Amino acid sequence: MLLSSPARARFLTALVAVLALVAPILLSAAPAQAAVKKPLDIVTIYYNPPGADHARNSLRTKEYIRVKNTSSSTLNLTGYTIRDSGPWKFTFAKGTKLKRGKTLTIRSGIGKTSSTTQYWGAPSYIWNNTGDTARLYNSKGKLLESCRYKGKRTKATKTYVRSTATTAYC
Ligand SMILES: [Ca+2]
Ligand SMILES: [Ca+2]
Repeated sequence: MLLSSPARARFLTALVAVLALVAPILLSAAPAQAAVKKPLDIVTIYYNPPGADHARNSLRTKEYIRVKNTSSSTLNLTGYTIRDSGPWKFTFAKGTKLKRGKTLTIRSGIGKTSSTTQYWGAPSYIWNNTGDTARLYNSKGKLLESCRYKGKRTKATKTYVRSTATTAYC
């Protein structure tokens, strides 16, 4: 840009003024945009209910992962999926609707779907007590969240979320 010195000075002054106005707006807008990008959020994984693991459905169903609608409208979760770090895959029941701000609990084992609870439908525990990774995908297969926990009582690090002896806080 070919500007004379006074013109350049005026230009720079104007530029600084604009940046001063815009920067706080950009910074404050970031979290709101993130919330829009990830309408469904993994809240917790109750990965190790107290007591030893037993091959009984009534005990397996104590284990769960919980998701929350963090968007501003009702979500249709048809086609949304959750995976563990192994072979397990959960697909939300067709036509599942979740109102804004509401949570849905997906329990391991087998059980009857309700408005607040669904089941993996497999005769197995899902979430490893020693650590695991939960991945949540939307209906287009886009990864919305990856939650990695180490098991036991662990402080949050770059790699792992905070956990207690029973629960991971994603
Ligand atoms: Ca989360
Ligand atoms: Ca477990």
